[in-house]
Amino acid sequence: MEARRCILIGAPVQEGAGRPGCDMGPSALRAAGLREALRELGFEVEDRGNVTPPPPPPITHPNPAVKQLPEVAAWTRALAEAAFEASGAGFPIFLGGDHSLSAGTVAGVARHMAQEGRGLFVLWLDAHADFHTLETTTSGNLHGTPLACLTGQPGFTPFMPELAARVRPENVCMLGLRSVDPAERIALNEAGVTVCDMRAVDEEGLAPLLRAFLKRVAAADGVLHVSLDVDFLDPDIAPGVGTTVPGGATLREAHLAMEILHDSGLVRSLDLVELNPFLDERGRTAHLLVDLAASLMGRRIFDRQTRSFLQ
Ligand code: B3U
Ligand code: MN
Ligand code: MN
Repeated sequence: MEARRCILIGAPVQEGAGRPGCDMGPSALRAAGLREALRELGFEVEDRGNVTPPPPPPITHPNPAVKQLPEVAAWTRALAEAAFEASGAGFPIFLGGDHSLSAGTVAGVARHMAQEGRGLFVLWLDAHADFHTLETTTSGNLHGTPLACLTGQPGFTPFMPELAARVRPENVCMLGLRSVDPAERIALNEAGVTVCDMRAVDEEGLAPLLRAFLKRVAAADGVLHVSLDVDFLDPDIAPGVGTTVPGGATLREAHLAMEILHDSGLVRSLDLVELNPFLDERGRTAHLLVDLAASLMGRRIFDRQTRSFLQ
């Protein structure tokens, strides 16, 4: 890939969330200056616009709670293709859209990395586990399922598109977790995913937890996809999301995570998901996401020229 090229891909998905508004996420991230921030860091930025999904396939699932499965399946198919193409051409940043989109983006990136012979690792920055299957979800909101889907948990086929390359559960680290449903707890106990809940962050600190995971990625000669759900952040600093959970990451923890990730040199792709501009306060959350993406891509937190930390 061309190391200094960022590819922006809009994924205005809202069918996986419980309330509308995430479809405006890509526009808000663009309006908040994502392209400009990346250019300032010296990247060439190619904005491929928004993905359009194919017509939804005529599928229904026996679990009556499941909502908008055909729409999410169609998005997954289109986004996996877009992600596969983009990962060969630069550093893709996927502008969500609700978190169901990651079933597609991560699958597409994993397919490309498998061709390169690199194992894909995933850092899931989220208050939630998103580890429901189509059978276990009770809300029926499919943004609660992508991590189970992309790690090949049972029951997604034949409903969701076949995965060209799944991510091994052992290659996944969840960070920021503080809301997990009973069925997800059972599945996670079996799955082998690394779980860093908020207690671990409080007791041990975010930096050592993240560094331990990055060490494993490097030791395996792997590469990393970062999936950043807005609700990873504390609602006080990031109100623009439909599923706020108190006690989230602080501004300082979030920037520190991005800086450590940048310094590792292992990150190859990023999802920015669950931004709901309808719930945001004058673009505050969108701007924060742009700043965090910039930190991940190399902007320094204490750089007085860009004053990224003083807003
Ligand atoms: N686990 C709950 C809540 C949830 C998951 N992801 C989000 N919310 N964003 C569910 O609905 O599956
Ligand atoms: Mn999520
Ligand atoms: Mn979440």
